[in-house]
Amino acid sequence: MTANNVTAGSWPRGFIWGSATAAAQVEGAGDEDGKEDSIWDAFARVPGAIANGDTLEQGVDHYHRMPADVRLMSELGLDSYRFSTSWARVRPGDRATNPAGLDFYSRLVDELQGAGILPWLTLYHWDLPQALEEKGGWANRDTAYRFVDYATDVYAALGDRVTHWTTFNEPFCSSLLGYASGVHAPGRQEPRAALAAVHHQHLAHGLAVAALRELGAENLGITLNLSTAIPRDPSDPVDLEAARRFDSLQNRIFLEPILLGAYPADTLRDLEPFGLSDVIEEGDLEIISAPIDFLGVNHYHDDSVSGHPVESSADGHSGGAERATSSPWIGAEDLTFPTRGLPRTAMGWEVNPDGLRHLLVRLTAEYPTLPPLYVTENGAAYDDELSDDGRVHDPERSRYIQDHIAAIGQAIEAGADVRGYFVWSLLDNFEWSWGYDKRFGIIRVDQETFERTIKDSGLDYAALIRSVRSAAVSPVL
Ligand code: PNW
Repeated sequence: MTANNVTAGSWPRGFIWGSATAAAQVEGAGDEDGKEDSIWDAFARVPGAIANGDTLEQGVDHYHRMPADVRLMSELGLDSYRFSTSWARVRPGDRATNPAGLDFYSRLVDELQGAGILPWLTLYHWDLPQALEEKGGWANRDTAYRFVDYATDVYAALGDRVTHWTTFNEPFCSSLLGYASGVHAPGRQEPRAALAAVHHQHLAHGLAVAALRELGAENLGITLNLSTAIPRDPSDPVDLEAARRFDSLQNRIFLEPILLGAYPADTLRDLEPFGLSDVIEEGDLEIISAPIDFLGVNHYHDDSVSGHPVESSADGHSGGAERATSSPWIGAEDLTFPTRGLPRTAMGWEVNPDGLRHLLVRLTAEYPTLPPLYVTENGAAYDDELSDDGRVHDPERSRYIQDHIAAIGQAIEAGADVRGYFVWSLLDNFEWSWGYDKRFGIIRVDQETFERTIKDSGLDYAALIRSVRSAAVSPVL
């Protein structure tokens, strides 16, 4: 890929180029140094929950290879590394703080600082301590207060060196996929519990923002996985209604409490039978809408939706499990995802970079209180292999990344305040219910030896960063 294709000359100076992982997906060391089970450790033991019976026990051994992994980040020329801390490592069983667990992250942050790489920390990337799930998990309001204890522990240890703090990664997945569809841990299929989880994660976010702000944190935000609903036939009222319901549960139920301090009226009305209003207490929405400094946007694909049965589906939410799962679309279980005939990745997700431009521009237009945006995840799984020349030739992934970066450039030109981009993922890793089967890395990991090889897409991303950086101009924003 050449940076010329991504309008190198007009790229804003100071734009952050990064890559991302998450604790449960890469670390391994499942029971070392005092770590106890998270809901994902427990879920991986449920027969049929994870493709091929894969577990997180060894992950991709990042816990033991962390300094070498940071050297690879330097080789790529990353400005920033987005990672998450594991609650079950920092406060095993959610009891007392575990200094050995925190020490791992402290060493990671030191390594990053030594390499001039900005640490971008996410507090919750889906790995609730199993001990808290046993007390009701996110369906229990008390979990929100426990989250604040954990967040302040992490801040006390790392707040002197970590400047960017994300409370939650993709609450859609950890509430609706975890508690309604059951495709993610804890694997529950209880719509009421799922909506309680949505609200309690919001509350935890707002409480943590206030607590960390009080302690002096300056860059606080949240990451949402947002996706535009494209009605299959925009003149068909059934498809339009399907698109509205999708947008309500995928996007607006998260965006609006946080940015506007209220759940959307249509969402509240749709979800009345499932008890969303019952879990909202007085004062909650003021807490939830505490001002944030950035919004992280994870985007992989749009969703073409319909209210009619379809033959061929591009559903991005069903996972790789053999075990029966339900729908995350509470009250709209008949939603379908017709394919549009676009190229697809190994996840079956349709590739349409212009959807990212459209999303960033739409957010900018629709939310006057929108803080600066960072694309905190974007990337693609392909079935790449190590070739005889010792390299991994993955031109589709290079193209995917380049085309999405170009789309961000167009969104910036159209007025969106986007300040960074993080490729998902730095390393091939544990892709949740798909296990190690789906590989998103710009660095290949051999699943037996854990050996790392920078893929061609990683080399191309590094080249892009270098040339854009040398040509960058000050933004005209
Ligand atoms: C994100 N969907 O998850 C996560 O933040 C990562 O941990 C994950 O590895 C990555 O994307 C790739 O999947 C998603 O159903 C999970 O559309 C599900 C969906 C999207 C993103």
